Amino acid sequence: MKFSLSLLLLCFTISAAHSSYESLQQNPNYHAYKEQSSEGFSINSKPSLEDLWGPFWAYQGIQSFAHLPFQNCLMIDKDSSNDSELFDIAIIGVPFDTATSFRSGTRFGPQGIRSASMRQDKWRGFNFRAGINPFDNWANILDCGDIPVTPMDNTLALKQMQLAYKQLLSLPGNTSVVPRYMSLGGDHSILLPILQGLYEVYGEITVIHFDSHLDTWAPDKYPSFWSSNTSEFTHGSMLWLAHKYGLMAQENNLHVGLRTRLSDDGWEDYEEDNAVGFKRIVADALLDEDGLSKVVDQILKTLPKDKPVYISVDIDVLDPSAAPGTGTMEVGGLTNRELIHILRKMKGLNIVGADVVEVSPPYDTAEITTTAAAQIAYELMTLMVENGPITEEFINKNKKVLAHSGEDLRLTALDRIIDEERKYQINRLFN
Ligand SMILES: [Mn+2]
Repeated sequence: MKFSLSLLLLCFTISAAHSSYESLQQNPNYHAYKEQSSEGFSINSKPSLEDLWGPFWAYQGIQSFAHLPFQNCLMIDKDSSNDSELFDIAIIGVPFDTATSFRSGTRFGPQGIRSASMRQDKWRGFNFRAGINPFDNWANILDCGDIPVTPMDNTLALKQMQLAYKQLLSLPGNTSVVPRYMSLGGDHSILLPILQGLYEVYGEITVIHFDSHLDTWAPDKYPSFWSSNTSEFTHGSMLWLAHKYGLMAQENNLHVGLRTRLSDDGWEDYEEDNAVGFKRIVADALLDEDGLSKVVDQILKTLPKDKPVYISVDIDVLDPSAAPGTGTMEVGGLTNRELIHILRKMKGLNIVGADVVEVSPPYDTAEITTTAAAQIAYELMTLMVENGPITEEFINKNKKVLAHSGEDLRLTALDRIIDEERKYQINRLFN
């Protein structure tokens, strides 16, 4: 029995090799193994230039994220843009790292993540966990390049980022009313101008924040005699500032993956975090019995189903073994598999934007961190596609939140910072 099966396989191999040789001779357009009777076979068909030079190997070509089409979206004039320029979801890099409290290097994050995304493309982009190919669905997705942020002056950098997001979010979408942005950091401070831009479109945003750290620290939690308003804009204080400027939901924002040491001798940091409107899930919660599903339940119970939600992923939420290339590592973190599992369970939420930040290629090893970040960005864009186009109705429904906010919160966080900075300096110098 064994012998006859081997013989049968041998005969099959010989005949397959023979017929593939014939096909190759007669029509080089087709793969060698295909029979002449294969669908689409024609002896007279001439290859197009696309046939000849369109397909590429993953490591070839000029590297945009996942080989997506590239367009400098900050150069699109919304008043004279044509339909061919419109898009629904876009990668935007924010190479800014001068608001870090420890190791810098995330200015190289966007290019590092793009490079690590080279094995992603539309052709093999089907997400088996989701059952869709995000790159080949309703959404027109592209790579918008980077915001050219200055590394010399954080006040100016914040102004640039804020204006960039305002401009990007004022572009019309292709199918969506407003495009969604998948931001690649950069240090975590970039979240402030992102939330500021989103606020002007949607009103208050609920934030789910995957991070080992709180990032709701008041600026004075970095003790120093020396202080200016600009020095208070950091990658550990941006959520505190976002709350101060009324950009986030008043409650039910959520941290996932916390394990940072806390200030002084107690729970003061958590109390302040409560006041900023956050609930907390620590990394150790995953070790409880049914920890992973309990964490997912808590996330779904906390986040609103009918309001705009923003997902911010600080790569340091992953264990340092899974993400060594970051500025402020904390041991005892999530695996990639856990994080992706949790993100997949967030299908159906109204994700209006997302980021992956704190990716620092100079500290990375063997592209471990950038590859994780590229996969997480892919999962986040999958969620955006699953949620469908953003509609005028959705925006109008949520903008009502603004009516209750009293103060004119459209005044930009940044203009206030600059204004306060100016007054502070004048007082200091001349009074
Ligand atoms: Mn962070």
